[in-house]
Amino acid sequence: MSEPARRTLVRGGTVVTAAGSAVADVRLADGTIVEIGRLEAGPGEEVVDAAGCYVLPGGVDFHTHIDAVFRGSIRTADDWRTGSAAAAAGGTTTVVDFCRAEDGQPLAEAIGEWRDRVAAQDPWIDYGVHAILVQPDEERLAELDALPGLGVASVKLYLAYPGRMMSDDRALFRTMQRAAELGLLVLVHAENGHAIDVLVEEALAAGHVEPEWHGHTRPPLTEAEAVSRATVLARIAGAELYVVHLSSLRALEEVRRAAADGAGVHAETCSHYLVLDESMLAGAPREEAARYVCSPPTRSKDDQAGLWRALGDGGIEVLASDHCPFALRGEKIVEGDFTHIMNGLPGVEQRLMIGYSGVARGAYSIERFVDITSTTPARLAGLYPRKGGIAIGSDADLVILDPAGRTRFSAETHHSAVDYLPYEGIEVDGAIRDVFAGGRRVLRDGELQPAARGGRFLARSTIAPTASRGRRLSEPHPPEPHVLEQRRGATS
Ligand code: DUC
Ligand code: ZN
Ligand code: ZN
Repeated sequence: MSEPARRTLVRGGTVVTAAGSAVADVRLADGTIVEIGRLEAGPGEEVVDAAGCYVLPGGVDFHTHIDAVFRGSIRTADDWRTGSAAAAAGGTTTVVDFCRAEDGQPLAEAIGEWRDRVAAQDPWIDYGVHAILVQPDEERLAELDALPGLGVASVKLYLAYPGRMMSDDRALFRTMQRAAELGLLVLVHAENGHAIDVLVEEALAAGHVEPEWHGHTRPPLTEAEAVSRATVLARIAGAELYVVHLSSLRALEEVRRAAADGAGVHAETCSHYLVLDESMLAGAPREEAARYVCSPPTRSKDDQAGLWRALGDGGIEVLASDHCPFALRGEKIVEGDFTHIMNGLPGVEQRLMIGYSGVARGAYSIERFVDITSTTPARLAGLYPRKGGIAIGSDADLVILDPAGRTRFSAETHHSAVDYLPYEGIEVDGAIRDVFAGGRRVLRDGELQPAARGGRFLARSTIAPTASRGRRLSEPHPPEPHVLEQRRGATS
């Protein structure tokens, strides 16, 4: 006998999508959204009162490093148990993380092992994966053919970290050519690794060992140059490019120029660049400054203001976390010169509320907030409309956000395993009250519900190989009819 449908009615909230907002009820059954409108509760149905709250599509974080290894053996602080709990508590119901094959290991095997390892940790939320490529040769590039069939729709290359992660221009360009044929999105960490290495050598030779020199040796032009180069090569190859963790106005100019020229280029910034700036590295004691070391580094207040503006005007399309936490009393490596400090910050739990603070500061509308934190990353991930919207047939991934609440970020209360928080003590308006992931109420009145775990691997769709070049990929969203119908009903 089949089980009775698991049904929940989320009643009376302001349902927000990238296309519009309206007061509506949303019915969830067996993991999907089945009805939107003015709805009556059925017998025995769980009713969740969302009056006075926003009902948002679950957050989609397109850039996390959960349970990841850097520099050969240094593991990030969160495994999938804690990292996905942090995501869920912060309203993110989908993450796209990274898999890197060992040298000589077949890509398909690495992805299989990655999936097994993640599934064994029983994540709270759904997850997909990007494939990291390091200086791929023709043999490795031939393996890309298998990625779409494995549900992997993107590859990432580093233009920084020579000798460790960096790919040269030939490898980058050849990858772009193959990616264009296969419909894979090409992600780049855009910093000029060789120039940075020289600047680092010079700084160390001059005795500059303090953490602030991490920032001084990675000036915005090293980012802008790499962004410019990647956009030009992507245009020649006809590839769709996604610049991860864009941090500076100078690099943003290159994205805007390329987009205006018709390049298929998309830019992401990350929560930390919106809240932290270079002054936190300058002159602070080593243990204090090390908390803020990430690559690219945090920038000036002007850069920060420019990033907020660009999220509003569309110059930047995605807000991700680049969640990459290292324990301050451990893997972050505070001792020695600045080159030893591990690059990366936590943020998967704070990303949504930092993004929401942009609504209050007038940087963008609530719809745009949904767009940059959920809808556009879902589209670029090849997961829309299953993820990233509130429509009949979409996964029942919802966030109930109480605008009258207040959130204080602190390592004492967060769900990540990392032992500090670069946002410690920052307060923002609004609070995430409830989160549904695949219809499971993973957060109830601010409390995680362990019995509701149950994330699944997401097989992602590729970009149509020839038809989707350019910004079309995330341009104006078709209205989501059910919500708009309700809005018409409300005003008539
Ligand atoms: N780049 C990332 O995307 N994450 C962490 C470290 C880095 O350099
Ligand atoms: Zn990076
Ligand atoms: Zn990253």
